[in-house]
Amino acid sequence: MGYGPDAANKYITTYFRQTFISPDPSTFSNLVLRLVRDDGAVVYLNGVEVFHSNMPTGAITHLTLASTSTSTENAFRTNIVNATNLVEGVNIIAVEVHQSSADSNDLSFDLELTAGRNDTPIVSITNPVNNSTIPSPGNVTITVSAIDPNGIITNVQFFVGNTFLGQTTNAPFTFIWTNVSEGAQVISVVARDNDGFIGLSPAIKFTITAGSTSNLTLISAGSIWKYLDNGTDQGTA
Ligand SMILES: [Ca+2]
Ligand SMILES: [Ca+2]
Ligand SMILES: [Ca+2]
Repeated sequence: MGYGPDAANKYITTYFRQTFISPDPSTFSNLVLRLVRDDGAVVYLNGVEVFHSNMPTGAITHLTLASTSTSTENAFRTNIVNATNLVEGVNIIAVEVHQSSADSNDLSFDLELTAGRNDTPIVSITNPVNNSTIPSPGNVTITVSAIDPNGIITNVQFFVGNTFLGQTTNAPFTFIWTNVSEGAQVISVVARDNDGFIGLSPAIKFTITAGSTSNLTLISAGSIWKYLDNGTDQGTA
């Protein structure tokens, strides 16, 4: 790599760029950018600055010096980048590497960009709600919210503790658990997508209580009454 005609007054800045293809970034949780730079660098993804490493703040020109000299020339510096900076199809990443002085005797650069994929099902139990109480008889309708960021849910399995209760392949992924015994129960569901990836719901705890908690009518309106109508005093009984 050339530094110009004068070893005592080298070019300060060297520019690198790379095009690459990305699939639909809506399936990505974030991007991890790892950068090797001597001495400083600014990284742009599709024209947006995504990493400012060992460079002064403010406007950067081709004559701007890196903030300090770098002795760890091969160390990777990591930055988390929002995946919304990426587009489906062709992307451009551009890097300007700056020296800390016009007579710096070394330059290093490398870059790795990794997308964190968020493609497993996201699943939760929507009924019963956690820590709820259900009077017996214990017939519990378990309803589920299950979505897949990049595909479809193909199967939802229901568990009490580690015991398999049943499964369904059809939305809205409901399961009716009949004759649930009294006491505390802990349930969870596992959703599987069309790629075979699984998502596990948070566990839900509920309690089946004995008997009914509804009101008990002791005397009904319109009941038949005995009566005494001979004028004697019956006191309070
Ligand atoms: Ca160095
Ligand atoms: Ca250098
Ligand atoms: Ca998926």
